[in-house]
Amino acid sequence: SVSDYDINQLFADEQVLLCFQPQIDMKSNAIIGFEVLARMYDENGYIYPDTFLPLIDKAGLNVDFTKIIIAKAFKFWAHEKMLSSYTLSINVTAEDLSCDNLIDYIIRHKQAHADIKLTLELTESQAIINQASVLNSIARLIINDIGISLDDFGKSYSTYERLDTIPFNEIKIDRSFVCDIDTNEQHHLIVESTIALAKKMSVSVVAEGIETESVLNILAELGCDIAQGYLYSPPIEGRYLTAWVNRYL
Ligand code: G
Ligand code: G
Ligand code: NA
Ligand code: MN
Repeated sequence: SVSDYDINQLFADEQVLLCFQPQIDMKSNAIIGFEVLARMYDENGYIYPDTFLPLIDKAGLNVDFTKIIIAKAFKFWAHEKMLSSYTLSINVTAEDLSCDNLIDYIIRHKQAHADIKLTLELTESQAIINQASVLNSIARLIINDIGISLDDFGKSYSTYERLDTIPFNEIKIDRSFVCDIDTNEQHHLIVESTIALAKKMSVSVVAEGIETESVLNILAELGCDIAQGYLYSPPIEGRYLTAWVNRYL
């Protein structure tokens, strides 16, 4: 069962794998970058974030986990030269952003690899997002040429509060709205207004969770900038990524 996982042991052995899901420019069909999606593993196979993230949280290891992801992602990108022009998009929480030590760690990696483009996807959360420490961290990240994306846009009550207080250069529309815009009028309306809002704010807009051509075509009509979803690819394990890119190109 879930509680059988010894999260401390998995951590000690760094049983963490990175998967990468492509983000595609809708005008040119070029690859823009990849979202990093973490998995842990043991002798029985993959353990998914829905299972291990709560355990990490309970063990107080959130920041340590994000550090592992940052270190592994930079190491991989620095090593695979053919990937280095693509943006790395890494998921972070508001709690992560309130930790100065983690921000130092991220900025150090970015400065050591100035050519690597980095975006942080900030997930909606209950946490207080307009804390001075979070806003101060975001300012430091931006000065260091790190992008900020509002992830899961539209999903929670704090959506417009985030929009109002956080400087960002990208909005990611939550996949629960995107997945059925071809059949759900309400969702179509939400996605259409979000894209219009992003245009007015001069930020780019990503639609995640695209599974069908029909959804993709509507997003193209609405002027969405960047596409992500199973239609292009599920998250890809690092060791298969250059092969995927070569096939796509
Ligand atoms: O493919 P998927 O099952 O990976 O992801 C499920 C959830 O876990 C998503 O909401 C995703 O944002 C989150 N997630 C995946 N990888 C990471 C990570 O490295 N850090 C954080 N904070 N969340 C992650
Ligand atoms: O935004 P977040 O970081 O919460 O989203 C990442 C999650 O969405 C991961 O669990 C990833 O595997 C999943 N995902 C990515 N593309 C698709 C898709 O096209 N359809 C569905 N259902 N899930 C997707
Ligand atoms: Na994300
Ligand atoms: Mn999301």
